[in-house]
Amino acid sequence: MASYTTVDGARIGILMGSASDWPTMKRASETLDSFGVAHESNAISAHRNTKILGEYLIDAEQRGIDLFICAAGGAAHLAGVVAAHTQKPVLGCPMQAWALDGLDSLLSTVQMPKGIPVATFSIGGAGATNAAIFAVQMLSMSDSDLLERLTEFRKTQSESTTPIK
Ligand code: RP5
Repeated sequence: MASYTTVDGARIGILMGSASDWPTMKRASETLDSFGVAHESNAISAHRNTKILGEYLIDAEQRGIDLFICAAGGAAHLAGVVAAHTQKPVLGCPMQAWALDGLDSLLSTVQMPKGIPVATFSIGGAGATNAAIFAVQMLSMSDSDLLERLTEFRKTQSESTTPIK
């Protein structure tokens, strides 16, 4: 029996170290929803669910997932471990965990050894949202419909941001 959730046609896999990361990573999921990008979200710990993580990554690649957004806090190894297992791009979201205000998560995610990159975003909710937007930007390079939606998003954002006089 599968121990993770799959979505037909998903292009992006959101992974979290714990279900406790969901209130933050929900923002990434909602952002992808707003662009109509099919994705799936799962809490699979790099430390506590190593076997399932390996199985999921093989399965996800076979089903056509284009990239992974990975969130973890504390000793945040999930993005790095995923990057070690796949050639797909991995976007890392450091969680604002229980200690050190997330600086531990940021450094654990960003300080990858040469050869296995993780594109790392800011700590917490802004990083989760930006990782999703960045993923949309990547997919829009070969998807003209998505590019149109991205252009509209940027236009609306510019129009709703009042310049300082
Ligand atoms: C990390 O430890 C998770 O990604 C989460 O940010 C943090 C706390 O996890 P729980 O103790 O809530 O499961 O592995």
